Formats: sequence, C-alpha cells, structure tokens
Amino acid sequence: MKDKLEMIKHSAIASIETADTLNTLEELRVQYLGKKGELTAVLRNMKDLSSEERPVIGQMANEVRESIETALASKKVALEEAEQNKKLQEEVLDITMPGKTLKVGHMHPLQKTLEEVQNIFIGMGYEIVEGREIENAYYNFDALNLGEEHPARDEQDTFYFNSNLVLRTATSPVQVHTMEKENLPIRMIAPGRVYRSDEVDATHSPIFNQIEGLVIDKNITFGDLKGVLAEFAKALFGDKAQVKFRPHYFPFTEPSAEVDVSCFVCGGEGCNVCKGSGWIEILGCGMVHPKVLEMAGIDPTVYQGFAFGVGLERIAMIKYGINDLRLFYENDIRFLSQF
Ligand code: 2NL
Repeated sequence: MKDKLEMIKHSAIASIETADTLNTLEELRVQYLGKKGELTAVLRNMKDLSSEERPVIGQMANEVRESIETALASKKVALEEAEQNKKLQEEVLDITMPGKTLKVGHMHPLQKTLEEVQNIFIGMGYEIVEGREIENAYYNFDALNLGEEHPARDEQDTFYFNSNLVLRTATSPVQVHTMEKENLPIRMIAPGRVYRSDEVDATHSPIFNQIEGLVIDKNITFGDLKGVLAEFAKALFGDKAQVKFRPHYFPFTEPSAEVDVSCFVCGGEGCNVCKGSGWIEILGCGMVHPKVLEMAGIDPTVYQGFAFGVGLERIAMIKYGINDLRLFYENDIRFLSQF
C-alpha cells in the first residue's frame, strides 16, 4: 500500500507539472483527489489493514494528499499568471496611435444666431415662448388690428388652409396667446418659423425665421423700447453699435419705428455692406396699439407695452456677411462649417 501511495504521489506530481491549462489541472484534481479518485480508492481499503499499519498508512496518505494539493495550488498560480501574460500580450493597446475622428456636423449659422439672440434677452430677464405654426386667422390678423380688408390678408401673400386657418405669417400670434392667458407683466421673445407666399430669391423665401419680442407692464414708455433695443444692438454687433429710430407704420403698434444699426464694418463712414449710408436696417418695433391690448383683455389705461420683430436670417446675413438667403437652406457643409 505504501508503494501504491508513493506511485500515486509521483504520477500525480509529474502530471501536474506538465499540465498546460487550468482545465487539465482541474481534471487531474478530480482524477487524484476526487470522490472517485485514486487516493480515495486507496483510503477506502484502509479498513483491511492491521491496527499497527493503519495510522502509519493514514499519515502517509495525508502527506500524499497534502503534497498533491500543494503541487496543484502552485501550478494553478503559475498557469493563471501565464494566461494573464498571454492576454496582456494579445490585447496590447498602443495609446500613441492617432484616434479615429468621428464626423460630426456643424452648428447651423441660423441656430447659432438664434441662440445668441436668445441669450441676450434671457440676460435681460425675458422668457422664450414657442407656439403653433398653424393659426386661426383671428390670431394671425384680427387680434393684431389687421382688419378684413387689410392687404396683408391677401391670398397672394399668405398660405391659407381655408378662410379661417393659415400658416402663421409672423410669431405675433404666440404673443397674443400669451397676453390672453398669462399673468402680467410680460417679458418674452417668440422665435420660430413663419410662412409667406413669396418666390425664392437671394432675399426672399416662403419659409423663414422670425423673433418677436413683447413687454407689457405699467409705465412702459418708448424710452424703455429704445434702451432695450440699443442694448440688444450692442450685445449683437459690439459696444460701438449705435441705433437710429425712423418713424414707420405698423397696424399693431403706435407709434411705430424701423431701427437701423450703425454699420459694424465701416463704423458709419459708408462701405459696400451698408451701401454707402453708414446704417443697416435690422428690425421694426413700436408701442403696442391700445386696440391690440384691449382685444387681448388688457386695460390700456393701466398697462402699456412695446413690441419688436426681427428676421433671424436678416440678422445672420448682416452679422456674417452672407449675401444670399438660399445658402442657409441648402445645407452644404462647406458653407455651414465656415461659421
Ligand atoms: C416687422 C417688425 C414687428 C411687432 C412686430 C407685435 C406683436 C404684438 C403686438 C404688437 Cl402681439 N406688435 N409685433 C411689432 C412691431 C414690429 O415686426 O418688420 N414686421 C413686419
């Protein structure tokens, strides 16, 4: 039996030495030490031994078990280490290799300009309100003091679904809804797409973007309007920008004005950007017409307000020196990535 144990020990240790995978090692553990293993089989025969032999063989069997366990454990460590090293070699990563650049698009110049304008007004405490693009004729026209016979209602200029439903021609309807339902005071801008039945050319498009502004509070004067728009012009075109108000007519404001900004290219001397005049028209504005306030349920003897409307494309064209509106809508990355 001693010889048998000696044999088991030697053959086990020799096999463990040559095992080259963790799987083989586990198979060897089962083969020698498992319930049906070779060592267990020997121990099972211990009952046939004399009482003198039994402790001697028992101790030896334990020693054999221990040496097999030790051999298994150290081989396991060695194999694990080898496996790890192999993995490290196979998965070697060259962190000095140049990365693959993802092709991302580019912020659209209109979006960029919009965000800039929005941030200027957010900084002055204005709220940004968006609304629907399909409007009742009432909100697009009547509520803005454009009566049945007003030329802007002409089918030639507006996209009608039917006599009551139109594609909005300005974002003013958003402001009318806000006046009707919201608590006063109001300080808001309404950006968004608007629609007019125009032929496409360098300065016209049937779809374009407008930003309207509206302030309603007690004791609002034309002076407030001038101050806000002067600040807006400086924030957009630089600290040296001056504004000039020219009298104008809009049905929804009284008095009304168009606003020019001093040319940011020549500073007012006259150049080809301002066509020699030193000034560039940027927007229309005025004090909200009392009738418009009244129709929206606001008492014009208590509250006053001002409003203005700017074309987003127009502002972006001036700011970036773009001379053809169509470039904004063609989505040519060679154009877009310049801004
Ligand atoms: C332009 C400039 C303007 C307004 C828009 C407005 C809105 C309400 C009440 C009164 Cl709810 N006015 N918007 C005012 C002045 C000018 O747009 O050139 N439009 C053709």
